Amino acid sequence: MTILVPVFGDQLSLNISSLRGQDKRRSVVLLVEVHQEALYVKHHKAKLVYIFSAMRHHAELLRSEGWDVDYVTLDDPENSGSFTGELARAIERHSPHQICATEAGEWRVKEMLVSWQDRFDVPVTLRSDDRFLASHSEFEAWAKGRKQLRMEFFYRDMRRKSGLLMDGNEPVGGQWNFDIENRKRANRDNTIPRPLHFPPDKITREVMELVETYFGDHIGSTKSFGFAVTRGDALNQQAHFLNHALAHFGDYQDAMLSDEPFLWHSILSPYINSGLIDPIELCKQVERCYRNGNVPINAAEGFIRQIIGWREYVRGIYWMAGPDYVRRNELGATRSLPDFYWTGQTDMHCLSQAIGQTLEHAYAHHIQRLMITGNFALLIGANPQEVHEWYLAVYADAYEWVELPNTLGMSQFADGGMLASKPYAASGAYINRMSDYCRACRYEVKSKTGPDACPFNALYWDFIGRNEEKLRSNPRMAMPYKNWDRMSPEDQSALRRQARKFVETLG
Ligand code: FAD
Ligand code: DLZ
Ligand code: SF4
Repeated sequence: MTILVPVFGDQLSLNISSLRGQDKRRSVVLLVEVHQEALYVKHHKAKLVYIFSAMRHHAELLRSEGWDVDYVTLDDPENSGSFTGELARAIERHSPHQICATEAGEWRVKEMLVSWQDRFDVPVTLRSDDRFLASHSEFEAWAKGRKQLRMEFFYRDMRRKSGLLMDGNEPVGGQWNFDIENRKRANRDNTIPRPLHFPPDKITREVMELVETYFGDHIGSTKSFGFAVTRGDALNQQAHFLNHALAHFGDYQDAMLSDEPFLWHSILSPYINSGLIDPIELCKQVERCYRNGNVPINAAEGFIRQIIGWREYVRGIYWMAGPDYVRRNELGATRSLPDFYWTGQTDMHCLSQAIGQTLEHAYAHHIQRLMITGNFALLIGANPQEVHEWYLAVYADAYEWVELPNTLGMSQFADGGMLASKPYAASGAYINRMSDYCRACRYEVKSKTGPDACPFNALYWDFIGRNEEKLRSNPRMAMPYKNWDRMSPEDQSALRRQARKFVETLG
């Protein structure tokens, strides 16, 4: 009598629900590296190295904890290339009387798991993924009957539910949100912490060769690869963040500096999303830092909000919106992303910085994703599905449940405001305020028209003019439309002409 427990690449937690309560002597844990997962988009090479290496190290950890692990490598000549094919082969090998898995993290794989129930002659049990605070039904119950879904109100419920940063029924510090304090501009006089770099060990080096052999044509490089690939090292990065970066996380959360890819961010998302770090445990540590007087409230609250607010909220939206969410395109955007999204070769310095570090590290922080690459794609009217596939491929932390709502909803406004109350569209002035990029750019951020004008300016006004029908009635867009109305028709036409001319150069 054997229970087969498939564990996917984003379930690398010893306390994943599928393993809980299983008898180690009667269970086989199955981990499989499959082409299907490596190719549903052409993932960044560093992302592939991270996931395969973390899976291999996790298998070692499970074995050391007494589990019987069946691990299928990508280059196993018998490897069928898919989860379903590998499950079928594992059933042949182990003749299980039951299969038990934790629910999948995305619609594509969920549908596959549901099909197993009909396909195989072995009962399949699916358990919910309780690494999150809110279950799917809890989120739906919260959303039901609300005219508008807003993260802030959901977040307050999650604070109450988790007890994080609460004094009884009241939020610590007397207010729920300290975001207003979190918009400082960084400068080079600040001491900027660097994330830990973990030199590749033997397993990681083997995986690097494997990835180069099979996926050499994928985007990105592994030259600077320094991600943790074990829970122990991920916890070292967590401690490093808490001790050296968290105190200023809030202040400089929205800041950007040339050649500083990480600033005061945690660089923990790949570990949280694949299971090496427990998000709630991390939030408790952050709260402890605040209560011990080591970090200010705006840092602790700002960080905890990202995890129990945004992260939980986007997951809720993803599952509630259904598998067709990916096809939404409220603004009817159809343009292809320019080639420089794959090379970083552009004379727009902000874009070359954000894309350049993405190619090198499979990482960019939130404001770069939202206000540089995302903003540019939104302004040129890029097809949201194509933008989504780019984000899903290039970041080490990207899984559809978290990437899609952030990209399609928050960044491209393609869901018409289901997730965010207004489009995150901005001209060069915003980028100049929050970064030092413009100083090193060949364009003039203050110019709107002419050969040296910052392209973001005309593109921004073209976006406002082009989408007037859809956006003018949005109360949060009142100010941009007031400014647009103040312009003469000649000035409006000149801006739109400038934008059109620029977009033609993108090919
Ligand atoms: P920090 O800035 O240190 O933040 C701490 C943690 O908060 C993160 O590790 C993450 O777990 C969580 N978090 C912060 N913002 C968000 C958010 N908006 N949604 C969900 N969790 C959040 N995040 C992903 O994990 N995977 C993605 O594929 C992803 N795609 C994105 C695409 C776009 C267009 C945008 C605008 C944002 C995306 N994000 C995604 C959210 C955010 O950019 C990353 O979580 C963050 O940059 C990860 O870096 P960090 O660990 O240093 O985060
Ligand atoms: C992202 C990814 C990749 C590239 N490869 C694998 C893999 O070979 N085996 C695996 O179990 N998981 C992989 N993953 C993560 C899965 O895509 C992720 O676990 C599912 O999308 C969950 O729904
Ligand atoms: Fe980017 Fe414009 Fe600034 Fe250049 S001037 S860095 S294109 S915002």
